[in-house]
Amino acid sequence: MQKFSRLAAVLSGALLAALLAASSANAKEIAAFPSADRTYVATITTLPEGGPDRGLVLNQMLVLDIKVAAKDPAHAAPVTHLVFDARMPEHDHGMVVTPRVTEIAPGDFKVEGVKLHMAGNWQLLITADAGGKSEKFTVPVQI
Ligand SMILES: [Cu+2]
Repeated sequence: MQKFSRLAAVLSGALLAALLAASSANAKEIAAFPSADRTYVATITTLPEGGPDRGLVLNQMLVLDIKVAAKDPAHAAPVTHLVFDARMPEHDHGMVVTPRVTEIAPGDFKVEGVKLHMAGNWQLLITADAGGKSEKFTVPVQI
């Protein structure tokens, strides 16, 4: 819980309050975060099947749910593909595992096999293809 609070504090400036309301009872929300051009929003939660439901936990296999939606539904192109990666920018390295991404509903993706193996600052890197464009998300997290 302490880690989650610290994470929430780090991200609070970027949170989109309107999008934080709905999340499943068994999931822990990390962030709702805008894409680089701010036209899409990714909402990231950790799922309990990834282990204890404590948000991001150091050096443990995690399962994330990533929902990507257009900020303006009137101009929404469906998200057809999602790629997930995570890096430590200060150390110039990524994960030691390769996560698996599965689409579980339109715009809703499960990412299994995520492991943040080192304490410090990470970036969750998400690329979501929608309407012939790649929407890029860079989500800073501290673990
Ligand atoms: Cu590192």
